This record gives sequence, C-alpha cells and structure tokens, in this order.
Amino acid sequence: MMELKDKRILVVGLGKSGLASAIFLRKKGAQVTVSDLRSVEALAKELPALLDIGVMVEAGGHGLLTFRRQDWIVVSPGVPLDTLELVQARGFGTPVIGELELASRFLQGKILAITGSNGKTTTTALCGEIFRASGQATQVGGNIGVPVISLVPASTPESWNVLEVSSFQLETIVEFHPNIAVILNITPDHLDRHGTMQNYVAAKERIFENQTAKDFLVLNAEDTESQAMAAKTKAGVFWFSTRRPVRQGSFVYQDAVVWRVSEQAAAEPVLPLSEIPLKGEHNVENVLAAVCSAKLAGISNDVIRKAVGAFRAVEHRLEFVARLGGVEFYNDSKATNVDATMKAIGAFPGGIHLILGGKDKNSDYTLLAPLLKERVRAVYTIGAAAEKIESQITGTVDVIRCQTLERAVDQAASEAKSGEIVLLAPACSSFDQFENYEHRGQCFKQYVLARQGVDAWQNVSA
Ligand code: UMA
Repeated sequence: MMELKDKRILVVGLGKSGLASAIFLRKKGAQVTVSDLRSVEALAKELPALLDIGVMVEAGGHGLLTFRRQDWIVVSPGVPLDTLELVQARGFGTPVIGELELASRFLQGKILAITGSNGKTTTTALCGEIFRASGQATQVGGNIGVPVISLVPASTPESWNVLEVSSFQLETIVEFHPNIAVILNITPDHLDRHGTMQNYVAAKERIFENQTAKDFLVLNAEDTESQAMAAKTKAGVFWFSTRRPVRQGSFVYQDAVVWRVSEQAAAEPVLPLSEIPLKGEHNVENVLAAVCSAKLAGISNDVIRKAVGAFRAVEHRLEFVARLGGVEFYNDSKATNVDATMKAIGAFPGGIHLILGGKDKNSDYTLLAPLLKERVRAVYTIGAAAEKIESQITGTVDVIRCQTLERAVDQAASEAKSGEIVLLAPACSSFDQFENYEHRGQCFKQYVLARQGVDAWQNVSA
C-alpha cells in the first residue's frame, strides 16, 4: 500500500477517473492538485466539490511548473503519456501511475480483469451478473464507466472485483495483478494513441505481466494475436472457442456451451446456445469468456445458465431501439473501431442501412468492403472521418453524405423498407460531434424515437 498522508500528488485530467482519484487521495490526507486542459467554466460542475475539500485546481492547460516537485502523478486514462509535461516529470524521476494502478494498491479481494478490442463491456457486465448470482460479494467497474478507485471503500478480502480494463489503463500499471485475466480479442484500435499495432498489443499484454502460476489467463483460441501470448505467461492458460474443442476451457459443441476443466476431463454442458439472449457470433465469444471465468471462480453450471439467460444487451452495444414501419433500429454506438462494426454487420443477414463516421483513429475502412457488398444496402456518413471513409469504401455500396447523425437517421429511415435494419455502428470515436459514445447513442435513440413521437426509449426497448 502507498503512504499518502501529506504526499504531494498531482492528478492529471478531471473526468470521471480524475475526479474520483482526487477525492480519494485527499481523504487519505494527501496534498492534491488537479490539472486539466478544460477551462474553469467547462469544469464548473466538478470544481466546488474539490475546492471544498482543499484540492487545488489548475484549469485551462497543464503548466510545466505544476508537474514539478510532486511525489506521485496519477494520470487519467485519456491523457496520452507522451504529453510534454509528463515526459518532463518522468525525466525528473517522478513516478507516473494511472487510476487503475492507484486503486489496485488499496482494493481488497480478488480481481477478474477483462480486456480486448471489442466485447469488454458486455463480458464485464455479464460476469458481474453471474458472480453476483453465485451469492459472492461482487463489484463491477473500470473502463465500463465506474472508476476502480470508487470500488475501494466497499471492497473486502472476500469480494470479487470484476473490472473492464482498457489499453490506456494498462499502459500505466506497475503492480496491478488480476487473479483471472481475460483477453477477448485484439484487432486494430486506438492507433492514433499507441502509434503501432505492436505497441497496442504490448499494452494489452500487460494485463498478465504480474500474474503467477496461481492465476489464470483466459484467451480466445480463434484470435491470432492471442496465440503467442500463451507462451509468455506464468499463469494457467484456459481457452475459449466458438469453432472447435479446446484442451481446457469453454467451447461450442453440439449447439451448447460446454466446459472442460482439463485435457483429461470430459466436457460438461453449461447451457444451450439457444438460451443466449444476445445477437451475433461475437456475443457467443463473450458468453464463452464469461463462462470460462465463472468456472475458474468455482461457480456452478446452474447459476451460470440462469444468469446468462436473464442477461440483456448493455446500452449502446447492439441495443434494439425500436421497430418503426417494419424497420428495426439498432444502436451500436460503442462500435468505435472497424472490427466492432464488422461484428455488428455480421449480426444481421442483410438489408442493413449503416451509419458510419465520427473521429478517425487512423483506421483502415477498406476492411469493411466485403461485408458492405454482402449485407449493406447503403452507407450514411457523418462527422470528421466522412471523407476518408467514403474514399476507402468507394465502389462497394451507395454512400450518402449526411454530416450529422440526425440527418443520417432521417435519411436512412426514409430509404429503409419494411424488414430492413437501420444500424448505428460508426467505426469511429465520437469526440468530433459528441461528448462521448454514450451521448452519441442517446442522441441516436432520441432521433429514432422522435420519428414516432415516443420520448421514453425504455418503453419500447426489446
Ligand atoms: N485531459 C487533460 N489533458 C489531456 C487529455 C485530457 O487534462 O492531455 C482531460 C480532459 O479535458 C477531460 C479529462 O482529461 O477533462 C478526461 O479524462 P479521460 O479521457 O481519462 O476520461 P474519464 O472521464 O476519466 O474516463 C475514463 C475513461 N476514458 C478514456 O479512457 C478515454 C473511460 O472510458 C472510463 O469509463 C472512465 O475513465 C472510468 O474508468 C471510456 C473510453 O472511451 C468509456 N474508453 C476507451 C474505449 O473504451 O475505447 C479506452
């Protein structure tokens, strides 16, 4: 555990993660300063709570001097580590850690940590439900939207902490040590931040760097990048696969999810595929990973089966919004990279009107071409990446430049025929036109529901 009393600690970034860290550190008696690029006006909501408890705040930019003479710097996940002031501070020998690392020094109980390019949030939420249903004290947090530091007070030595962890969070760990680590898949994402695929994979691999032979690493047998990881870990490796039996782990066999504890053991059925209430093969992978994690935590097949059956899609992940005039509208605003968009398209047999665009992450949209030709009627582009997307998918399907999401919803709704799908799965982040992907998804739902005068989307959710 870190000694915090009277330590000078700088928190960089005042979003969810920074706010929770600053309050935690101040309560532990540290002298806390927070630095954020946003102006005082933009931080008006966050400031009073901090100033009242004696946290100093630097708003409107990061001052080089603020970063000097700190005992620790706690950086928010969205702040790039090559930020000049952080580079300088590290040069002076100041330790720079992230909120996940800070929290893990104080968190009690066991940790199930889930990473991957896609499916993290769904798998984390599902594991949370299964672990809770087993009667064990369970908290869920991390990249899913609840800072891990806020789980510390209620954690006990017996509890499970089910954490979604991103590459941004893993980049700044030191001692973070999950009992069970899961890597769902690795496909290109965040290349604007990590620079190369190699750096991105290296960040993800850090999830198992402190694991020992007593821990478990759950890997996807169908994922190319994951294959090599089995040789790099000290943890016991378990696999999951939708396509073939694995030596030990979970897989699909005769239309059921089955579990095999070791190579010598017989496979035992856990639940029929027909009971998985989520769309798409990628969601079968997510369920397999959750089943594998739950079995490693000693949870019974019966509990797992009931919890999976009762699970509903997480908001903004292939979420059914409404059926209007025979056209179904789906919100997959969390499809913020090309691979996630391919998975979303793959969940429907065809007749898709697809909304693409937002802020580019140095992505390759040409990868979408085969699926567009096979299943998509038309693409509606929005946001800053529209031009790049259009040039990369030219000649595949009709492309209509809409600029805004509202226009895209109207245009797609008027083009779509009964039995077809309007799908928001933009393959980009949202920050050019929205606060975040949640905001984008909420706007989508609002525009869809406005078309029939329904103002409470909950009334019509699946
Ligand atoms: N900021 C600076 N300096 C910078 C950059 C940003 O001061 O150089 C400030 C911004 O002005 C803003 C604050 O930092 O005030 C934002 O910090 P942040 O981007 O870390 O956002 P948080 O609100 O703290 O949310 C973070 C995660 N955000 C990111 O990783 C970008 C959330 O994941 C997470 O839910 C939350 O912590 C709680 O753990 C979101 C996300 O987009 C969902 N994650 C990425 C993804 O899933 O693809 C990785």
